[in-house]
Amino acid sequence: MFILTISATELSRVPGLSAAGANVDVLPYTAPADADLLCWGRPRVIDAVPVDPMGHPTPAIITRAAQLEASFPAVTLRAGSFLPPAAPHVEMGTDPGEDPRLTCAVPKGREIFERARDFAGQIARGLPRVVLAESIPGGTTTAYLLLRALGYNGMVSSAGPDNPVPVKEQVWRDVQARLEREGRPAEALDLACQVGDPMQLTVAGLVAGLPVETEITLAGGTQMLAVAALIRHIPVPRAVRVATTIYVARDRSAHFSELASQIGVHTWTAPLDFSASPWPGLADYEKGYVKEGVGAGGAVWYAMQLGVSVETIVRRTETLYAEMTGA
Ligand code: AAM
Repeated sequence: MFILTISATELSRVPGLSAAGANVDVLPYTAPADADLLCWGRPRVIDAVPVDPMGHPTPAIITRAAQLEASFPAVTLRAGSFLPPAAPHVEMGTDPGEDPRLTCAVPKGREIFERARDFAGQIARGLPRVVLAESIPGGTTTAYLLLRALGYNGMVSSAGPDNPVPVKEQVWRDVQARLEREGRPAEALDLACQVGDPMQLTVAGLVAGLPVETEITLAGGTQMLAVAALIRHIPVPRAVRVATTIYVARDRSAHFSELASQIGVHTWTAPLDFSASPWPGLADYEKGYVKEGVGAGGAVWYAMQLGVSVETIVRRTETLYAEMTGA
């Protein structure tokens, strides 16, 4: 089963921090539109495919292509996205993450963790594989905050070719100053509540609740490395792999493999290749636009386990993109 957690952080309102939306005003629609697109092939919460500021489409298209080719089941959890998706979903009952420079980011984080843990225990009995994915614009910044708070050094990736590293570092300094003023919690789960986002607490809870026989794949780039670090520090005694795309793995502004070895988590990289794509929106993934999200890399991993080739997924992604844009 593929489980997409959609969420939000107030930090996504900081200008220039997230490219997972055409502009700051439409960014709240990205995560619910991603969930709609995964379900129906097009968003209904808004009449437009989520794009970055340069018009490159959401990686949800790749996830949808992998799902259509491999026919795996998928469910969406809403963990505090600004808006609900139009698509059927499970409501986790939480607010968007607050701005951790100013206050505790997820005051009800422990409750969310426990709800997600109990949910996973209920739905996943007997499942051989579960793939956990995310859509949360601004999520690479909250990943950076969590990694730094847990003691890891290394930069996270981003939704655009120009990673706003100085902004992310400044946000961390401000968050660190607040933690010093107010007192730094000793436990990892409380640290994640202070500095992270509701997606991280939800996915960590899901990992904690999945049956022991289930193979767990965290589908995402440096955001899922932050979740892997969190479960290691809580600790949740489960082995996970982080599956991402080649675009995150080769992002020179970020330190995906260095962070993975510091954390001690296995990784897998989807060998996507849109270089021959006739559609610039997809061909530009090769130049560092968009890169990953909505579990695209993990969806490729899942589909490949079920016998579908990456070339088939690339072709299906191109067909879906052509249909969606009327190209
Ligand atoms: C999710 N939907 C997206 C997208 N993501 N639509 C377009 N582009 C993306 N990259 P940042 O922290 O820079 O905002 O990047 C994280 C976001 O990018 C997440 O929502 C992730 O799923 C992806």
